[in-house]
Amino acid sequence: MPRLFFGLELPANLKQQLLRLRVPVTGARWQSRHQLHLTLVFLGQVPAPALPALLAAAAGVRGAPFELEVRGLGTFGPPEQPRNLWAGVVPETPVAELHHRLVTAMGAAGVATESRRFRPHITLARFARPAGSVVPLLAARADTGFGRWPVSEFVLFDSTPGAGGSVYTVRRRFPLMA
Ligand code: 2AM
Repeated sequence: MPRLFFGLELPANLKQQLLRLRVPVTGARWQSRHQLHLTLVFLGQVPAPALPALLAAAAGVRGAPFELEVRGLGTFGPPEQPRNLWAGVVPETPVAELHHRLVTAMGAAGVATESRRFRPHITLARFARPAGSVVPLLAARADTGFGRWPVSEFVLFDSTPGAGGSVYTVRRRFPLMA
């Protein structure tokens, strides 16, 4: 059964900016250039027979292209001992709308999605225990703008476990159309 999620690919110049943040922090497993992305909807294991309906429903999702800025850093868990260090996007509204449209489309196609609140973020690092503090990094870079991001498509990714963390591969691209 494939493990799937919908997300956005980052342009190379933005990845370049974010990769420059990779300072040594205890426990940090920094995401590689190939792993950086923004998750729209996590699906998890999807039974193969559900795939045609899933793809058709995603192809029916409408929405005009939009532009984001990647800005700011935050953590899940306390910054003194984080679980996840991420970069944010502004504005969040167009991403949240796309998330909602995809959740609705998956519901109509009979594909289960998570119900926890959507918090758009680009994971930069995950942390093993014990985790070191990222307070100095946040203090220095929390308001940094990392660049503009024209979004003209969303992507269905496969997530496959690998030795260096998960490997994300593009299964299908869906252009954004009003
Ligand atoms: P994360 O970066 O915040 O961990 C692939 O696993 C992508 O789906 C990751 O970006 C991950 O977000 C996201 N995701 C959302 N819910 C998930 C879950 N329950 N398990 C694993 N990944 C999840």
